[in-house]
Amino acid sequence: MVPKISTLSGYIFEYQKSVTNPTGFWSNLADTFYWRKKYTQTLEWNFEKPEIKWFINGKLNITENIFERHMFHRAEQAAIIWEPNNPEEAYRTITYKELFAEVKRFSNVLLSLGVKKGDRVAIYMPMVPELVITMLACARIGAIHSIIFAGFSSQSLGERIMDAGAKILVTSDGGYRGAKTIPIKQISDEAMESCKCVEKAIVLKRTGENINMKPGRDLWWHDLMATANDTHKAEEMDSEDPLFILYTSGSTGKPKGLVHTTGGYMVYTAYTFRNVFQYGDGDIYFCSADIGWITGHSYLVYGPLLCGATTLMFEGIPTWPDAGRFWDIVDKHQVAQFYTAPTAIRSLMAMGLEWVKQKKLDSLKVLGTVGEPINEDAWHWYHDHIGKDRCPIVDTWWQTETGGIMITPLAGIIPTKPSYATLPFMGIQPVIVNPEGKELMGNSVEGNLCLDFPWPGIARTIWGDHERFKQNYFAAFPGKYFTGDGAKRDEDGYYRILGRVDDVINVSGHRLGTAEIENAIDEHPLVSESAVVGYPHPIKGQGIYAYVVCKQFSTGGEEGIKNSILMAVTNFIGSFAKPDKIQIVSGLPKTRSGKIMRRILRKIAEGQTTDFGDTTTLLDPEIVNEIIKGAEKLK
Ligand code: 7RM
Repeated sequence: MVPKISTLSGYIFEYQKSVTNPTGFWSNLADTFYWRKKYTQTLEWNFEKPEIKWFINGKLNITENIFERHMFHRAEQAAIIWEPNNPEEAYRTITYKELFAEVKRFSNVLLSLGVKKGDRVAIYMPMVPELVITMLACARIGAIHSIIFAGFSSQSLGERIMDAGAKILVTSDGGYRGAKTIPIKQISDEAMESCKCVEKAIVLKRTGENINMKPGRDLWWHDLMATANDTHKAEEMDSEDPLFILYTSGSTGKPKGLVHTTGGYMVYTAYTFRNVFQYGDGDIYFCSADIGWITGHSYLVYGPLLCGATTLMFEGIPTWPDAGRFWDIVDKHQVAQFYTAPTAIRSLMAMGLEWVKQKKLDSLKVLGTVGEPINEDAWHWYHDHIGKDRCPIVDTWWQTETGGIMITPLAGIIPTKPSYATLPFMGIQPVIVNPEGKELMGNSVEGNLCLDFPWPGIARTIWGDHERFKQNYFAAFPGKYFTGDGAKRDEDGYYRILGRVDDVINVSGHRLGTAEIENAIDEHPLVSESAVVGYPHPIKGQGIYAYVVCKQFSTGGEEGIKNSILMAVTNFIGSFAKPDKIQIVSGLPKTRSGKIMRRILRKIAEGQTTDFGDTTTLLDPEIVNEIIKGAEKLK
């Protein structure tokens, strides 16, 4: 079992070791896993190139560390408890042995379709166990999975499939989300029309609705699995072979396909999972994230299963059939650790205490949050009403790029402070730098959050574009990984994450690039240009504010155009990216060199009407007054 630290002095001791002798520290941990062939060198790195390699020449398969390694002790233990969207439908418990058999069968299915090591398999599925089976089967045969969150539109799905060059798409007929049914196969069909690379689509039956099955391309999951056999020897992978690609938004351009590799990701997700949540044998652990995001990859699937945990997977949404659903699940399955996003906490908090009052919640030991800064109100509500004042809250800061949790309390060990992610995890060396790149030493400082030294879970590249990887993360402050976040280190040395300092926004825990939304809006034939900024939103964390310049008004006037803009965004990205506010303006505040002064637009979106700082470079200062007036009407 992956070692667990259990005291504050233990943390201090291990942390010291992890930064004074990182290679010794991580190789000791790596040795608790099963390697076909032991690595010959622990780490090789260069943040200038950048090049990062962990556990060099090690040979392994991550699924052997999930299944074969646990078969002796845990064969009959639940690996997954699956709670369906509809509480009246039966839940499923899948043991390690059963999950293993399914993964081996699906591995054979993929092999029979000609999938080879290194091939990409795109996955667009609802939150059902077959999604986990698919990803682990990919890992078992050495195919690289690329999971696309099932809330993305066909356009976004198609772009991601093409960028990865996936030759198989695994999808489902439909999916349930609260009272809604999502036409997943129909969206997949639209996406596949533009993707020549997809040879076969495997379709799971979930909703049983009528769908088109294209002869020669589309195959039913159940037909393929009916004849598949459940013996399969895992492919031997190199530590640095890619495990998966996951797309995430940046401040510019198309979403980036971050590449995570096998050995380092395995060691890092398992070790962080066990220690941050203080997971112990017999605990039921529930992470509410969708597997389409990194939190689902690392802390619903890989971290927990590598630790031999029981991970609870929920198909539905927190507010259906009512706002007590999470707490019903906690009571029904006796959840010990619960991990969710601040936006979910805020939305449930807004629905009132009546949804919490009748629930016991006495199985809970640890609460976690991730995805965005948690405000003090939400922290206290979570702490008092869900944790009943007895469960530590772990506010975990990390990113798609980091693979795993970076700055965090260890539950019950590191004293917490509301809205603080507290202290770095083992092996993590955060630094705060000013805009000129000078490192700010000591406590009580604030600036750009960077990382000075590699950790095993860091992404290795952007799929097909290493130069972009370098420019995005390693160019702003040479020799350091730049997170894109601002942070403060307070008088106790505790870290508080202040949010993004670039044009990435965080809406209901979904990470979006403002440029992506602008591109979608600009596709509208009547729009000449647009600027999107985030603004504080009581539930979503950040709301989306779009300033739009139109060529002319069509029939339907302003309302008509706003509605069709919302539709355009839904079609291009997905409905979760729809602007909360659209302001039609006659122009945008620009500098003489043509750059949009986003700083001003952000302040206006926040409700500010004066004090815009230095505006001397503005081409047309009058436009600012016009926008302020228009903004007041929108309130
Ligand atoms: C895990 C995840 C990453 C961005 C990151 C931050 C923000 C994440 C916290 C947080 C404050 C936190 N990956 N973020 N966790 N901000 N406190 N505990 O969310 O790639 O989707 O987003 O999310 O801005 O850079 S992500």
